[in-house]
Amino acid sequence: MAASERPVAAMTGVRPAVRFAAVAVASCLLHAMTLDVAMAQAGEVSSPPILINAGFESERSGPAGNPEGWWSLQHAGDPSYKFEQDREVRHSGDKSLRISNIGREPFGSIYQTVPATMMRGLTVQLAAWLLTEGASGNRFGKGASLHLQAMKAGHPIAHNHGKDQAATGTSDWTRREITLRVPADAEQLELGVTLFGPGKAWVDDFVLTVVPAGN
Ligand SMILES: [Ca+2]
Repeated sequence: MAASERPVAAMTGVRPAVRFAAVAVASCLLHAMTLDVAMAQAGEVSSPPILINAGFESERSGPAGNPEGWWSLQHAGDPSYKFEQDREVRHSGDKSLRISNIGREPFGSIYQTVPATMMRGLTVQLAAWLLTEGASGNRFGKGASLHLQAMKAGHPIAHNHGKDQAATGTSDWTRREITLRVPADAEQLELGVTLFGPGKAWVDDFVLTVVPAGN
């Protein structure tokens, strides 16, 4: 699937002192990443990047009017999916994210992108809780499902679209999980949930973890 909007990291216009601090932080991060990979190779659990607003509790607005930390896209054409925080239906906390189909385009996704460097060569697991209402699916996919894909130069090089873990029809809160082995040249991981066709889907409490070696 092609994203219509993507976050762009920029360091232009940063004052020298801030730039120095950023370089120091980057150096620490690089050291931490090296440690993480070494730990993973030794069979210990590594720490993947922490997701932003994984439970959709933030009151701050994110890119293009989405919740903080999240981007959305749809197949094409006229707006066919709405992405909104829901205070009535939620798995934990005060809010979840609701995707509503309002048009004829075949799918709409909400997603977040994180650096993949520290997870190269490792297997990662994405888990979240899903609830659906009238999510009957279409020829592109069943109901609502998690997705996890490794990106290089803006293009997917490996993916798991979670079709065997889809929430379909009208279903209660259920934890869904998918895994992906991250290629050695992956630059970013894109993760989220997609609603295919009619109905509504709610998602809450995303968690990204590294699967311990040997599992
Ligand atoms: Ca929540």
